[in-house]
Amino acid sequence: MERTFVMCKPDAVQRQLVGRIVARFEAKGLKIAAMKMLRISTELAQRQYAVHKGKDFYEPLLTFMTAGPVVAMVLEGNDAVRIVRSMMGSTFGPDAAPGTIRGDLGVSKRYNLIHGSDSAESAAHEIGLFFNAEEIQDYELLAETWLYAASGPNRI
Ligand code: 3AN
Repeated sequence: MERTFVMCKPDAVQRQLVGRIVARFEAKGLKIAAMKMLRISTELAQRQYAVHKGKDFYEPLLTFMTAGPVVAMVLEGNDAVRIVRSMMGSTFGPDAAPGTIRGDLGVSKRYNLIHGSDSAESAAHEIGLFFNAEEIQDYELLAETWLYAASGPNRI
């Protein structure tokens, strides 16, 4: 099963959309393996967004991400990285397709509600930035029998 890192950003918390966003992932069939609320330090934001250092939106992005608490989580499922990315929609609300989280819930070109890892490699990196191994739960989801047509490594 693939794991991905997902975060409800400060605007999602302030707009009280966390429950609705998480509910979409649960309804899709992704398993919550870890979840916590935290206030991101500037150092952590710098590490998370190191690839954007030097870009014009880098400083405003750090300010945004540290402006209030966030809800970080690890979601698990076959193809979890790709599924979460497609459910998020394109980077900003005005461009994101209806039916996606950003398309349905946001209008801003800066506040975009959610972060999701863009590859299995960044997922592993970001999960490591935000969670200790003990904070991630390894458990059987009872619904799994009916989420996938086969179990074990052959889930389809
Ligand atoms: P996504 O979140 O869709 O993966 P990335 O990875 O390209 O987007 O960018 C990471 C974050 O940087 C975005 N979530 C967004 O908050 C911010 N960002 C990216 N491009 C811009 C931009 N042109 N102006 C302002 N913020 C941006």
